[in-house]
Amino acid sequence: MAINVEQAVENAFKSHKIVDIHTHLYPASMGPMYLAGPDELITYHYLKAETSRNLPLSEVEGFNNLPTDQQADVVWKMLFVGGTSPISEAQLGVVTVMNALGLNPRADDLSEFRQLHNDMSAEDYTDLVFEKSGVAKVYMTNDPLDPSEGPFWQNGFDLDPRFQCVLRLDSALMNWPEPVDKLKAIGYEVETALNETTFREIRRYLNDWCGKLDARYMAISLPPDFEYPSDDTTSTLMKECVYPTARDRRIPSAMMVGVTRQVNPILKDGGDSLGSWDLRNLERIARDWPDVNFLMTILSREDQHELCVTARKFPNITPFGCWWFLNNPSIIQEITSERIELLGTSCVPQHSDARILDQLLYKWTHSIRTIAPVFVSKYSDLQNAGWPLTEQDIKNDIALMFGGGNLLD
Ligand code: RAT
Ligand code: ZN
Repeated sequence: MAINVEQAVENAFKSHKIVDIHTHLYPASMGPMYLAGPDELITYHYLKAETSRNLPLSEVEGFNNLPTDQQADVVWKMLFVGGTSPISEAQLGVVTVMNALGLNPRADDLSEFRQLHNDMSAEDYTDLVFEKSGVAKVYMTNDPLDPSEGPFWQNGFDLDPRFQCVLRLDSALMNWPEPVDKLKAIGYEVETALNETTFREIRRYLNDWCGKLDARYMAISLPPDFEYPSDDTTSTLMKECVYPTARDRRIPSAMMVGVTRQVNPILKDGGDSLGSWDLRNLERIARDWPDVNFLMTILSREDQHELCVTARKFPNITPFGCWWFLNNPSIIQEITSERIELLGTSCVPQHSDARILDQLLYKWTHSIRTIAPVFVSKYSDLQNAGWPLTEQDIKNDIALMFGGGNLLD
């Protein structure tokens, strides 16, 4: 008997708790790394960039230098009270969050939201957000070389098991030899030259820290001109250190490619942009390293179809998420469709990239609102083609794809 596909997809999403494989979230026990509540939410760099579009250029720097709560007041007035309707994805996100928390999104100021947040402990707020967003686990972005984060790992702290670790490599590998002093300061005898000693010490760093963090995978963000093979320092370090470590430890190497950092530095975190990547580099990487699983997310919309085709050729490539500027409904719909059509269930359709805990309340609602109809269409096609589809089939697929896929968890 034919099942009601729409209902079955809805039920599958409702009953499954999400594993969010790329965020910038940290538990309350990591002190200043933990970001939550209205002031952080409203000063998310996407919203600050949108605010800056409405400010005279001469005022942007002053705005960025204000204390966070005053910045939040400026953003709130500019994007939610005084202007046109808040219909950008980042603005809509705030409306969804406030609605989920039972707040009035047309309030003149943030006082009601601040009150609600201040009245709760960080632990209770975390429980509330995880519960309401249907998220079971989040993967962090961990950098032992970060001056705020490093001391937590050096000194030890209680880690909420809902937060899992990912070793982020940017600050250890990019712009070599800039990282040399930081690596030396925590005991790795790297040299400025990219020689055998340096490679050995970086491999030791990767191994030690993957072990200490029990890292789910290693991740790096790369520019559109990243080439492999190449004499470029980052490419050399990936080849000599990261890929062999991923192979030996049997954890994925995640590459997030296509970011051009700081095209407009005055916007700070909001000043990064993107460019298209030549996927022939990925073909060469996947062919040279058949025993390494590559978790791939690429920033340019232009590259998405090619990524799917490349993943068809190399089973050690798993596309994941609709990253950053792609995390918008029109693009999520397109990317998810082409991934399912070309790769079936062998992808991880989405991650949140949440930086502020509260964002879990909208990023997943919005993504699922877009992704569910894509699944409904595919499962309807399957059923109409004569496949005796069951609700359990759909539940199993969604649990796999939104539980980290085959490679994780
Ligand atoms: O999406 C973002 O918030 C970006 O600023 C970056 O954090 C990006 O996701 C990254 O991981 O580099
Ligand atoms: Zn990110």
